[in-house]
Amino acid sequence: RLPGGGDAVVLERRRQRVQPPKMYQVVLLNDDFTPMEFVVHVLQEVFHKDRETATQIMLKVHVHGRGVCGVYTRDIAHTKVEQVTQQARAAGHPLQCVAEPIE
Ligand code: NFA
Repeated sequence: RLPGGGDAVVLERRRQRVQPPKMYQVVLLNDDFTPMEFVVHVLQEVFHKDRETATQIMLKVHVHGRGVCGVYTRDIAHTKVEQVTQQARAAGHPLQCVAEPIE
């Protein structure tokens, strides 16, 4: 407001503070039944990994029990979990995939 009682409009510009979105890691879990080749295929198709990187991630999951496939915003992460689960069930495999918030 301006002094003098006028009706002038004062627009205040506040500095915008844009928060980074909460991120989620999509994790594949090992099992004894899903074929290695199927896991590599899913990593290429859903997570856009090249064949070499997909193979490394698959082997990490196979040896260590779990492995991170990628880090995404919430909706993208959950969509990827659905895509992996859908493809695995359609092929009759028990492959498990979960999204976990990070930080
Ligand atoms: N452990 C599975 C096998 O020996 C391969 C696998 C890797 C499954 C990564 C799930 C995730 N066929």
